[in-house]
Amino acid sequence: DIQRRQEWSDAKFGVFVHWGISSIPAGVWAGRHIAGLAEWIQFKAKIPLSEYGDLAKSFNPTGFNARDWVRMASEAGAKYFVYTATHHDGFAMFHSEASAYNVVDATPFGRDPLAEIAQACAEHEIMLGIYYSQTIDWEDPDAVGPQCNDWDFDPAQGDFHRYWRRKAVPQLREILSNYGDLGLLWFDMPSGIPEECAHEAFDLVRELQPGAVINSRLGGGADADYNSMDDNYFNNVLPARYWETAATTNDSWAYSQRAAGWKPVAGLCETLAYTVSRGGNLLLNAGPDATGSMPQQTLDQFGGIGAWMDRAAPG
Ligand code: FUL
Repeated sequence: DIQRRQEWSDAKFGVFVHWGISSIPAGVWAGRHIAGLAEWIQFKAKIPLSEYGDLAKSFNPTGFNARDWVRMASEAGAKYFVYTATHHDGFAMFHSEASAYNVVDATPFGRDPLAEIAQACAEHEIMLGIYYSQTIDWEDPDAVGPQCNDWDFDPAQGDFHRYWRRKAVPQLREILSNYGDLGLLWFDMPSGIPEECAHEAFDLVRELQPGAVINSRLGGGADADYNSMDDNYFNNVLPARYWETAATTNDSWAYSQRAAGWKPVAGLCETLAYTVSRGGNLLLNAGPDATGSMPQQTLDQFGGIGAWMDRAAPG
């Protein structure tokens, strides 16, 4: 569908949000800084699922306001917004009937952030995209494959198809059915998914959200509407069009207490211009903290991009 893809391509600039219960430890476990991406802490520190899952009991981001997040994106000039519905930890950041391990049923917060984000996006005419980790799920003993949870479970006992039927497909159906019109599905981690599962996910998106594009990280030989380049990919070797670079604004995706390498506004503007002028889209990340607030550095970055856009095209 040429129109679907063109609309996404014309959007050019999106805001990516990585948020979950990993935003509570935020890169620090038992007083120790765990090097690497903050959303990978459970894997990197081999945190037992019982302990990691307990984080949900203290997840209460009373400062969360979907309108603030979407306004930040809109004022920066972004036209789409991608939210981590379920990241690799398998904790659903939306209300899932398929798994009680979700933000509504397992936390004192009890609200569905995705519903609120969908509403705010509709108000701002921002295209909504959903990130779903379809192969890695550290909560599920059956989600076996590369980088699976082998510290709580024995991968030899796992059966990917069981995970797929019990959790992934039902959750995909929920995401695709309960939040209105979606602009895109952002699958992540293409390796390890059986071919028939990837095709099923692709067909499910087409069936339930015919207007949504699908990125190229589904794997399993499935088709894609556009090319997801590697994380932070900036290189002259590029397709002519229909590609996207997802980029961090510091050295993590999810919020980290120890975040370093915050990127200066001028560099981000240059990156955006570079990407768009070469026919691509830029999906620039923000990692809100466990209270639901955007770090000040993030607000300054996106505010700075918006100011630059206004100078380039006043009004
Ligand atoms: C990667 C993931 O493993 C990271 O945690 C992050 O979500 C990034 C956008 O994609 O491959």
